[in-house]
Amino acid sequence: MELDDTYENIDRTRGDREKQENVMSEQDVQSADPVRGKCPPLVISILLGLSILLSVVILGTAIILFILWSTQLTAIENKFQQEISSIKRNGSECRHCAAGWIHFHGKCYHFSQSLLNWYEANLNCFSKRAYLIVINTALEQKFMADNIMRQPHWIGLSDLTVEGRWKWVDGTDIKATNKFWGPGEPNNKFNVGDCTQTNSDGKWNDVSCKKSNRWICERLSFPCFIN
Ligand SMILES: [Ca+2]
Ligand SMILES: [Ca+2]
Repeated sequence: MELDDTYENIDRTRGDREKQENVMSEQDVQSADPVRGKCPPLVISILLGLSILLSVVILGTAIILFILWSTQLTAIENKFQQEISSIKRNGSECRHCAAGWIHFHGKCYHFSQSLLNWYEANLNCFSKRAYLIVINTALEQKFMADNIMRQPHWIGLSDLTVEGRWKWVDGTDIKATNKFWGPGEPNNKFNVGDCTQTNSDGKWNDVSCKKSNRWICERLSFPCFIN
């Protein structure tokens, strides 16, 4: 009997210890996980507030980006409409070129009033969606010479990559075009004559690309729209 009582006491003691351990581990879990345990209303309110704030910020950013995008789109559209308007029929006169450009045989030409070096002039024409004039025919040469007011102007011909190998800026084969070099030109004077300007009579002359000159841009003309 005494031995049985002893085993019973041991079992009871073990059972009590296991219950105590289970209670302790439950307490540990609750203290480590505030959400599972008691979550104070203040924390919930802060989390909710932060969520709403974040949503407002994201929505606001999206709205601002949309407004910026539509403003930019409207500006592009307006510019396009202005350009279209400028080439539409104006009374009875059909305008192939924008203001400041002269129409000749399906092309538009802009004769600058200011001065730039050849590189800058080349870029200036690119910015106008054009290129430095490429003289394809004797007619175009005459048109150019008639409009330069006896002032030197840059044209789109250079031998910057290989000395003596002249190239048109639009890739036109130099062998396929007439040449209108002035007397004794090109002479690569002072070993710097890599870019071509016109003389006062329109004949070509190779000079330093760093020289400041007027320039001529050329681009395709627009077809006339029928209203
Ligand atoms: Ca041309
Ligand atoms: Ca020269």
